[in-house]
Amino acid sequence: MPLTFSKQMFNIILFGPPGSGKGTQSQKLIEKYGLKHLSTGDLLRSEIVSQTPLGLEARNFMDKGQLVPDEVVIGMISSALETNPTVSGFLFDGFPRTPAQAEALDKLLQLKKTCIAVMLALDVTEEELVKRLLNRGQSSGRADDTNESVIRSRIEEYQAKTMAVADYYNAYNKVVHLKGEGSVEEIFESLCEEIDKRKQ
Ligand code: B4P
Repeated sequence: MPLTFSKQMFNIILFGPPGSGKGTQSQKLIEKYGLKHLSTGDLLRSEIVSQTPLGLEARNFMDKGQLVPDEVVIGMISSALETNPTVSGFLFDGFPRTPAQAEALDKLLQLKKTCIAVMLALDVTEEELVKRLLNRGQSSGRADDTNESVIRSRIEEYQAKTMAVADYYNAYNKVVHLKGEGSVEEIFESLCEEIDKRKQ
């Protein structure tokens, strides 16, 4: 029987295009608010490092800048929710990335008697995204950060498949858009302001 979470859980989605600062800001937010960080990108990269069948399948998509199939990431998130029943809330980073993932997440959270409190969306121009990712590619060793055409494909995937996720949550009045350019600290402060308004 699935475990039920406490009703007081506070769950956030950090949303934005590749390179918008989701991973960077997530590290600071989990530290401040004690949330459990669930990054599908990190989970997939750790499957790749361990050379699991899931990782080998995912790598084919990630190296080309394409999204990994929905059923793979939904399965990963479902097990992560099951294995963390006592946390005070989740910070979803890079998930959901399609409307089908958003619907699946809502159903999983409903089963646990909890929901998404807010989606915080970071807005950054395309040229700044490309610049940041190429810059990270110099040290990250990530194949998807070193080639500009792969980076542009990731941005196209975001525009074609992921942007609709904001419409999905907008219908429930749960989306807040924030400027994702400026210093890491300034952006962190604006995220905290929005969280503090909603968290008791
Ligand atoms: P992710 O791991 O989610 O990575 P990302 O979107 O590329 O990066 P993120 O947005 O977290 O990076 P950050 O801005 O922090 O995805 C990788 C791949 O995994 C996807 O392409 C896809 O194939 C697959 N995948 C993951 N989740 C999936 C899902 N749900 N469904 C299907 N496929 C999925 O950092 C970027 C750089 O910017 C860093 O170098 C950072 O230092 C810098 N930076 C951050 N903030 C800055 C600021 N304010 N100013 C200047 N630089 C800044």
